[in-house]
Amino acid sequence: MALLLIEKKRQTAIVTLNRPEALNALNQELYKELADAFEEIRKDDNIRAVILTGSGNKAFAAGADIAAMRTMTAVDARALAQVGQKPLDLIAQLPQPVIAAVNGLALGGGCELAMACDLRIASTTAKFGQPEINLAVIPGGGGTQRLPRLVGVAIAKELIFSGRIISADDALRIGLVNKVVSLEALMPTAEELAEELSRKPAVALALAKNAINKSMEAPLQMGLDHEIVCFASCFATEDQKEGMGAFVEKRQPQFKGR
Ligand code: CO8
Repeated sequence: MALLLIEKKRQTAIVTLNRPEALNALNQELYKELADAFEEIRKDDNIRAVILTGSGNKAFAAGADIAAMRTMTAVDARALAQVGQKPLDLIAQLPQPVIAAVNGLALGGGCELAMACDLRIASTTAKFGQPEINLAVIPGGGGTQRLPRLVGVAIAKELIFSGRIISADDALRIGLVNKVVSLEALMPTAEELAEELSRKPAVALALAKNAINKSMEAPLQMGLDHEIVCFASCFATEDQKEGMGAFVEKRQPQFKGR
């Protein structure tokens, strides 16, 4: 059975983690398949938005595969983290927006994967946490870096030190997710948002993502300088002429993604 399912609906790619018997636990093979999938999506101009979700109605992903990690040496674990971080970095740097549709448990590596996405919509049944401490390890897929950037250092420390698992509503309250909907409404809501984003001018959207990402890693002045470059780059696109032309001419713009 394929570990990853990829479906295309109009201009949205829907990528589904498909190991429901192990609650979509992420092993090296799955991390590699994810990296391959996002390399392909990156090159496909016809894909304007991506939804990442888990198969079954229990888990988005219950973490990295504990059975596979059990006998690993420090050298093996380093290799796993390097392989595992690759698709997460690809997602974070992808020009297209990526929406995590969190359909159940998002624990450890699963929470890290959701956090690498741009936006997170959770079902009311979703649960989030970084329970690695209870296995006597720490997050290795970006959890110690992306969680504090999303929710602040104090709450990230509370979650990572305690390993506590929180509800979708609590995840919404701390800013870990954008929205909570019923499980039935999850995919329709994610698809509607993906469609909305697909209609936006793709270059400007990619530049906005890139500039916002920079705000998380650069000093303010460097980020502001980067914003100037990104802002100016928009003016090299046909869509900018169309967007501003349409406004002035009081009509709807027809964006082409270039
Ligand atoms: N790894 C491997 N198998 C898993 C995992 C996992 N993380 N989670 C669940 N499974 C398996 C179970 O072993 C079980 O398999 P089987 O039926 O063969 O016994 C099956 O999925 C169903 O699970 P349960 O029977 O346990 O289901 P419950 O509903 O009773 O419990 C829980 C659900 C509470 C989620 C429970 O399964 C659990 O605690 N899972 C582990 C959660 C966890 O600790 N996750 C963090 C793992 S560590 C991690 O993610 C480090 C990230 C490092 C990333 C590095 C690369 C970037």
